[in-house]
Amino acid sequence: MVERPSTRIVPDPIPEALKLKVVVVGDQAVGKTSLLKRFATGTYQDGEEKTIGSDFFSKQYKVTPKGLVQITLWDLSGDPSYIDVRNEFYKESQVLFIVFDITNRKSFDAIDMWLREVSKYGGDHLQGACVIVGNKGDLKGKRAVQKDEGENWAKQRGFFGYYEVSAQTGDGVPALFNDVANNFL
Ligand SMILES: Nc1nc2c(ncn2[C@@H]2O[C@H](COP(=O)(O)OP(=O)(O)OP(=O)(O)O)[C@@H](O)[C@H]2O)c(=O)[nH]1
Ligand SMILES: [Mg+2]
Repeated sequence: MVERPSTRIVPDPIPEALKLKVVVVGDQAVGKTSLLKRFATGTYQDGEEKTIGSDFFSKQYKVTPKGLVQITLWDLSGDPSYIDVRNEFYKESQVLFIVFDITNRKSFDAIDMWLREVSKYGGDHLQGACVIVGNKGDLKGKRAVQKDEGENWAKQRGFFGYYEVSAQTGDGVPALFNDVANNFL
């Protein structure tokens, strides 16, 4: 019997995306939804509506050197009355973003309160995977928290990192997500 060369075409395997779940907290109106929208859709609108309970964003993207990454972002309302909605998400997540507004001192001082909530509701494992994000970096003239102070504070606590971003202009947003994907995947 004559052996014929195989004509079967073997497709390249479709690469499996590495998956990462991020939960995002912080005071009301610091710009959590605006930041996630900027990252996931590349858009921004002034006067973003407050989040009712929770919202969800997901994006697949290529990160060097990790490859294809699927990032899921749980956007939680900063309204104290939604604590029962928020506490469903802490156990399942791998990374925690605590967002504050660099022009609003109170939102920076509230980070400890957010850490206590996360810890109380099954998120103890997130303490080492905590990323402090100072948003509204475009409003530098109204700054109420200095960059040095934020950086030193995050370092002392042993947090993964301190990032300043602007959801409005997009400044700092790719660097934040690239670092997180490369470190936690
Ligand atoms: N100048 C400036 N304004 C921003 C920025 N990000 C958000 N805002 C504005 O801040 C307000 C609140 O933004 P949201 O994204 O709704 O804030 P949030 O943290 O999701 O608020 P809750 O859903 O209520 O917890 C809106 O008017 C936004 O347009 C930014 O980077 N720069
Ligand atoms: Mg929101």
